[in-house]
Amino acid sequence: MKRRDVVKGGLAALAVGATGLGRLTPAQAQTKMVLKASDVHPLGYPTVESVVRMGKKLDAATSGRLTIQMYPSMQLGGEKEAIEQAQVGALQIARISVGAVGPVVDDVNVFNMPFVFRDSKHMEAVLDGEIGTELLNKITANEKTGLVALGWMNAGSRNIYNSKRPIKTLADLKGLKIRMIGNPLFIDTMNALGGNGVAMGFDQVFSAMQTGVVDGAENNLPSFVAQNHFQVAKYFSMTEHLIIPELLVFSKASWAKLTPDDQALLKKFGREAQLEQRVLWYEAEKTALDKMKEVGTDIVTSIDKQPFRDAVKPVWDKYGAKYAEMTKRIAAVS
Ligand code: GTR
Repeated sequence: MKRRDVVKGGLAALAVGATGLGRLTPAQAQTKMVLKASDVHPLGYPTVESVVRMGKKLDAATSGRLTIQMYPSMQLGGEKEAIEQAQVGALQIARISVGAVGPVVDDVNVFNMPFVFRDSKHMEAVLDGEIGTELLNKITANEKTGLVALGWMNAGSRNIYNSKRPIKTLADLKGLKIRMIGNPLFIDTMNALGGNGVAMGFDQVFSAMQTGVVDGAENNLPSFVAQNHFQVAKYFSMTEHLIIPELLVFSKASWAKLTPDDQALLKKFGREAQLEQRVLWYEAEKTALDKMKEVGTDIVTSIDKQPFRDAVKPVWDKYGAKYAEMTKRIAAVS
């Protein structure tokens, strides 16, 4: 290997946080890179597992030149921090909820609107079709974001849970303090439903429920179980008020340091991760439900959702106009 290549490789490696140079043949591209990836969920969670698998494929396809180092369980902070770190290139891969991306990329906020999707299958059809591709391209093209969008992931439906009482109707929600993801749209949604929406980081939810700072939160089944929220919230109601997809993004600053071939490889594996995660997702939902039954969570399944849909009309009045066209297109996807 020529000295020039070593210097070039070393500099690029430093820039992406690589741990050093391996033995590279001249035919290989110049750099060995360890791509840092973050997720708020623990190892084994569908989103984490699919990125870990993506890393193994990348490793094999590049003979160890490109690898992924996963930092799960909020080791690098929450989702807001992940976006900021990816924007400056301190982190290469971030798996984040569209809930956290909405405040950065207004176009995707349409997916954060309450009851915008009929169910998870409808959401998948939208993501897999032209709207999904269009929004990924918008995120990547938007100079402000500093992100390259690699793909979508499933996160099921979000449901309200709390430590006080079973929620069957809107009246049951009255006065309960419910933690929401930090996005004004979600606070307005909870307030419109009659609860008191409280914005808070994912890492604080367990202790906030334990100490009574909030009475409850809302999330999908696997998160409720993976974060041990069932230990402090006995009542879980299948309100399905939000169906928020997730995103796999790459730092644009780091992307620019990759060869076009490596970029293509990451896009291909990103797309595959999307499909693999989906399979893992449905398994995780089933496992979580079993666990909830085993620990005695009081699960309310039969909810008349129409009053919930009607109650969020003020949220649609406030935010919906700019997404009117997109909302129509989403509704038309079968
Ligand atoms: C989970 C999601 C996380 C995070 C979390 C939250 O469902 O997978 O990315 O957004 O919800 O409520 O903060």
